Amino acid sequence: MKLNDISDDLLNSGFVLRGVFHPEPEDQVPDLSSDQPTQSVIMVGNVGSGDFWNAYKQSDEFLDAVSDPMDSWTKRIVAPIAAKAQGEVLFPSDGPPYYPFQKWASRAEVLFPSPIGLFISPEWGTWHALRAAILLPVKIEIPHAVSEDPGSCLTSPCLDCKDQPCLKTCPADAFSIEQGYDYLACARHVASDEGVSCSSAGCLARRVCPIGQEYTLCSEHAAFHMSAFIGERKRLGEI
Ligand code: B12
Repeated sequence: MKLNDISDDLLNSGFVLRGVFHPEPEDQVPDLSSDQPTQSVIMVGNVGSGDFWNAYKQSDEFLDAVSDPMDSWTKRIVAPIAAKAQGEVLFPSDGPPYYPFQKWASRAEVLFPSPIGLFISPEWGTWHALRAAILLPVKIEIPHAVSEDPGSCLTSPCLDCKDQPCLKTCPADAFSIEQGYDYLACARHVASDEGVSCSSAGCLARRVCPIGQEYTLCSEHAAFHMSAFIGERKRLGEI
């Protein structure tokens, strides 16, 4: 199975092959269930809303409103693509403990931690998500090794961002370099009447970032994630 075929299968279903890396022990990538060591990891995700949101909206999981619809749809679509490539698949929601998907993604493509904790791409800003990791028992060629790509920006766009609007805009002051992300302050605000902008169009701190503006999630997609975030906090009695 060629990487191009996997990429095409993913694209046809609304997902994007984000990159590939060869794991080192410090990456904490597990072995395959056959005990064979994982030699390559293919990161799968989405960038912005685009094809991903359109494909998801046509899925049975969305239309039938099953529980955890996006995760269930992702599992149904990506697991057979991994199996076809003789691989196995892990998901960001597997856990706790969770696999360090952000760290893995930054091994596979150009991504940096941003001041608000989300990982930022010089191209699509924070408007990307990780949906799965396909583990393979063979070492496949890395399409664009991050360090070898002359076009890639190897420094974080946040280093040139003097104003840091992401740290100043949150109405709930949920982000600070010292304290990290106060997700309960965020959730309380988003669930309140004052938080309608965040709940209906997405996180204000993310939206104010100048990088990757054209990949900002459409309001319907942003509202879907916000509603899932708030729903879970309420279900757990956290807010
Ligand atoms: C647990 C978790 C959360 C928790 C965080 C709890 C906390 N202590 O802060 C909660 C439920 C609050 C959360 C919320 C969100 N999350 Co979250 N989350 C995860 C998850 C499942 C595990 C993180 C983890 O424990 N990693 C393992 C440890 C070892 O690594 P770590 O670096 O210490 O992990 C920390 C950070 O990931 C941080 N974190 C997680 N999510 C977020 C979101 C924000 C805004 C910030 C600042 C930090 C943060 O919390 C972790 C624990 O301290 C990951 C998926 C994954 N497997 O990585 C997604 C993930 C990190 N989340 C993500 C996102 C996008 C969000 C949301 C923005 C989703 C949304 N609604 O659209 C929301 C925030 C709401 C908002 N303002 O918009 C993305 C980040 C993508 C990126 N660009 O970097 C991930 C990778 C999921 C994905 N499918 O892509 N999340």
